[in-house]
Amino acid sequence: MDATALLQQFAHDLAGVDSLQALTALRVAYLGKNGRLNQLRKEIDFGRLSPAERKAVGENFNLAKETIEAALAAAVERLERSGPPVEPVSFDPTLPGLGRRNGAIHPIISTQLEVEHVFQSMGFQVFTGDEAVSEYENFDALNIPPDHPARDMQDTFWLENGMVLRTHTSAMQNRAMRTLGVPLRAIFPGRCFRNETTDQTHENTFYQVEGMMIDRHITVAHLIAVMKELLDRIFQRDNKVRLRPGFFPFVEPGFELDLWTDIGKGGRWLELMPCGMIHPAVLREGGVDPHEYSGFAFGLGLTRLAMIKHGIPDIRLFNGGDLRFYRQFAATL
Ligand code: FA5
Repeated sequence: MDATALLQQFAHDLAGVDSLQALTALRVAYLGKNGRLNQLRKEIDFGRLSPAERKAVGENFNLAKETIEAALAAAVERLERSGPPVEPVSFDPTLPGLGRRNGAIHPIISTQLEVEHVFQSMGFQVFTGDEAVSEYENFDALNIPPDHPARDMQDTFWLENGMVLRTHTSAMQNRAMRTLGVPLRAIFPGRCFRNETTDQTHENTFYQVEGMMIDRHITVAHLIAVMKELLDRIFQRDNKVRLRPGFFPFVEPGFELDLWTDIGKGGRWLELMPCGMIHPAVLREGGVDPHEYSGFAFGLGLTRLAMIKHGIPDIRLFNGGDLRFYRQFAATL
């Protein structure tokens, strides 16, 4: 074999190389100490050659070596640039899509938006707060001191830093009075958390909408009128409501507002919304003079309202993750 044949063989071998590792092996095979180039040199009997022949063979030999080195360097660059082999793409991005699959608004949130809309039309603003609040905001500012039995009514998730996951949206009352001042018309929708056993009507995470109206000369009549207006517009009918006495330390007097429904034989009263006139101690904690101002507050169970509105029999469906349930509401967007 001469240098020209060696180069042809090298070109053939190089064409089959597809990794840097194989290239290194090729370099050793051709340029290494016992490589093919050195073997070729050993095979040549320089003693039998004329000086001119010796020069020509030597030049050929050097040219072959330089050619191999240059080809190897170019191959290294090419392999490094191309990186690891690319997996074949399993989808064709130029194909048309599978149809519109936009998300839908969750039925609790769509009910919340409706409630917000009704209240905004009555001059209320929407005030959102935090889900983790201080013990003061959740209890003390609402006239529930540490040893008060009312604390036991709401089994609370305590955080390690002493904060609590708010057990009711009433936790925003103090902040709203201090931030917005009086006269005040505001609602605070949001999630609440209680360490409760889950059943058909109770979840550990649920939504409420709190509302406050504070001004001079606010009475129970305002409370009834605002609540009835809300329910009439949400259910799009003339609703019958009634008030029963109810106890909450942050209202005086306190009520349970019931809604007349067609549920059951002949219909029945459904407990819907605790409410009442804001306790003077709560107004004072919020920096409001109870001799000058009065107001009402309510805590609507938003999750319960969504259940009544849509005829949903089990609260656990809301967070159950069953797409068949959610898809029913996609059309109501
Ligand atoms: C309260 O939370 C008071 N903060 C409401 C209030 C506000 C009274 C302002 C007076 C003035 P209660 O614990 O009853 O009250 O909860 C109010 C509503 O939240 C209930 O009627 C119910 O609809 C809803 N609710 C309470 N606990 C749960 C639960 N575990 N799962 C789902 N909904 C709940």
